[in-house]
Amino acid sequence: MREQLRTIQENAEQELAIVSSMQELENVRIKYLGKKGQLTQVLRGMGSLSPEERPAIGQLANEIRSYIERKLEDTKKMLIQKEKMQRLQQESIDVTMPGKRRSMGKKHPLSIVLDEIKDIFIGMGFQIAEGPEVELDYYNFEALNIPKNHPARDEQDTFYINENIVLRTQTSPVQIRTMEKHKPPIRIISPGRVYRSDAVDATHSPIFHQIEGLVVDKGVTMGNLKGTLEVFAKRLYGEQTKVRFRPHHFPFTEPSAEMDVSCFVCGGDGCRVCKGEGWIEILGAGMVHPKVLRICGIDPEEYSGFAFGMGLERIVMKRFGIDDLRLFFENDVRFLKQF
Ligand code: 2U9
Repeated sequence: MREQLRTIQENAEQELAIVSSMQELENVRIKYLGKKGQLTQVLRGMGSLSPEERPAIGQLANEIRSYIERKLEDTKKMLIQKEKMQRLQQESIDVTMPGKRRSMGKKHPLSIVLDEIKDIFIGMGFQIAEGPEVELDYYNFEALNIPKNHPARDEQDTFYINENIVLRTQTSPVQIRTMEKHKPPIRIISPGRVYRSDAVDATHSPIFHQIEGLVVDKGVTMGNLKGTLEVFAKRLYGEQTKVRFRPHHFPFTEPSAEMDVSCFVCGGDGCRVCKGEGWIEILGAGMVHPKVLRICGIDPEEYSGFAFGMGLERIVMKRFGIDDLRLFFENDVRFLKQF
């Protein structure tokens, strides 16, 4: 029996020396120490030994069991360590390898100019106001003195969600909402996306951007309007820029005007950009109609105001010599990376 036990110990040792996985290790454990394992079988057979032999063999069997258990434990540790090393090697990265170059995005030309315009007005004490693009008919038209039968309300120009709700055709509703909420003095610009039911071509798009402005306070005059917009034009196009105002009509301002700037390409001599005129139209403006002030809860006897509006796309096209509006919305990188 002694011999048998020694053989078991040797065999177990040899087998443990070559295991290479946890499963193989478990197989060895079962083979020798499991319920039907070789060592267990030997111990079961001890009943046949003489009482004199029994203690010594029992002790030897226990020693061999502990020995195999220790070896199993050591081998397990070794396997875990080996596995860890393998993983470290597989998952290691070479930090000296050249990286993948990420291409940098750039500001859209509309954003470049919009940010300049915002900065100019912020510099003159204006705040930026924003509002919903899906707007009540009331804020988009009614409150702006655009009555039910006005041509600007034509189905062709406006996207109607239902009878009372439209996609805003101008950012003026933002200013109405501001006047309803805040008492003068008010100095805001409201840049944003607006919608008109136009077919797409080189100069028309159903989506475009407007920047409107509004100043309301005691004693605001047409002189304030002209001074403010002249400073704006000079900051945007350079100190040499001249402005001129031509009479116009809008339902929401009275009197109303359009403002031209001297051509920033030829300085007024006439060229391709100003179509030989020497002047470029950039915005509409006027004194806020007393009816509009009153409907927003502002007493026109006490307060007055001026407002203006410009189309961002037109200004950016003139600025960079872009001849097709569609380029702004196609997001072709060959176009965008030029700015
Ligand atoms: C309130 C009162 C008055 C905003 C104004 C214009 C003149 C104007 C056009 C320029 C080209 C629109 O983008 S465009 O198609 N806008 O000419 N807008 S005065 O007047 C207001 C706004 C809000 C409460």
